[in-house]
Amino acid sequence: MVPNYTISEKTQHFLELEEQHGAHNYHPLPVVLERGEGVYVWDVDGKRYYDFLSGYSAVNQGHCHPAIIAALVEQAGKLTLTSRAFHSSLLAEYAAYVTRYFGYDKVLPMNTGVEAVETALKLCRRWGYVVKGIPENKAKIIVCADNFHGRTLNVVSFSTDPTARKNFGPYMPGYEVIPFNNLPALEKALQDPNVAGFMLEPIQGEAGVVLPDEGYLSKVRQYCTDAGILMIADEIQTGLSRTGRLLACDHEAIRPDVLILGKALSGGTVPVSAVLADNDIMLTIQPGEHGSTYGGNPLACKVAMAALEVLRNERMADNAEKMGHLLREGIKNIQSPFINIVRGKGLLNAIVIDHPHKDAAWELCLALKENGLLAKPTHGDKIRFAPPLTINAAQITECVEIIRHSLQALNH
Ligand code: IF1
Repeated sequence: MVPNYTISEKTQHFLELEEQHGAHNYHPLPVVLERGEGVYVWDVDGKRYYDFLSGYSAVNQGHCHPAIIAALVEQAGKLTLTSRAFHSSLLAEYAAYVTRYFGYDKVLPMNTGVEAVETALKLCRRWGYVVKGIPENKAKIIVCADNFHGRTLNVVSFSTDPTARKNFGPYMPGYEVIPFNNLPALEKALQDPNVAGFMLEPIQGEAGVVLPDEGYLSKVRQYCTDAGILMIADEIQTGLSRTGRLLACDHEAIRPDVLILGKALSGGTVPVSAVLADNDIMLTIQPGEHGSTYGGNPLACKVAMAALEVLRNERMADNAEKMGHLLREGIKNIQSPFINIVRGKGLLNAIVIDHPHKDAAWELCLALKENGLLAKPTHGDKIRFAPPLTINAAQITECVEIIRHSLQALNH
């Protein structure tokens, strides 16, 4: 039974417009937003909320960060797109900046996260054939069960989520699915000489912020090195200071062969993604063999440099680490009978709801919304809590109080 929260006429107007004219490929919370600043967003009635989703970790730097918006506005009036048919000063500047920032030889710039994932997979197969010498069309890439890497036909081909892949066949071959956080399974899969790479999220976001055992990433790194295959880290959601380090891989000080970034690479302004790798991998793709109209456009390059600069200058990883501990401790101290598990790293967190009602997580999110905090369930009983990395201790305390108060809505 969901309490019937009132919806204003203005909100209803926008809900109906979208319902009638927009595809129904999402089921959003009934809130219509029109402004964002830092950790806050406001709806069309002027009501303020804490944003505990941060655009699925695309708004790590906070909504409309002034330095990022200034860069966007400045470049928007100068030059936004040249295509890659011609060079641009900003792509050269950005390529030097971002490769130095992450410590790789080269960057291949794309736009959305899944485009960068597709790029990494093409790079891995190409490297498998021309460097590792795998027979033509025999390359295999290992992925993890419960993965989320995007929604293209190729990527959903190796999804284990029926909702993401049902009735989208036929599926792309060449992938092997093993359990996440399971080293014996990886060791076994690596016996196949046709394996070119192993792609994983260092922490599984969509699966409900599933953390691997301490040391798993280090072992994965070692196994991939020993087997002579590429370790591909999808840090689209876990990267860019979200988990309390620049990259989630940094918690174990390991360096993937291929690094995939997206989301907060632009601070939630325009789609910007990237694949980073060293020359022996990146140069297996030659002119004309891969690309994108908007990939590496001057506007994206300018914004991405500002977004990365802000992460470092404002020490957002350190704040994510501190505020994440505060948030998890605060939620644990509520001692709610409805919260089974509180887990996360930095400000990538989730709670698992334990309640007889299957819609309890949704009901809680509706109550949170009423009380001024926006979050959304993932896979039924889990709720992700991932505010912008600029949040401070007083705001965390206020949000824990909102969560405590909202949990009373489940007392029925
Ligand atoms: C949706 C999930 C999160 C990602 C990782 C690649 C991509 C994503 C680790 C693709 C994108 C987004 C997609 C968005 C919701 C959100 C999401 F719930 F879908 F799974 F964050 F967990 N790798 N994640 O998390 O990047 O092409 O979207 O830019 O599709 O509903 P994209």
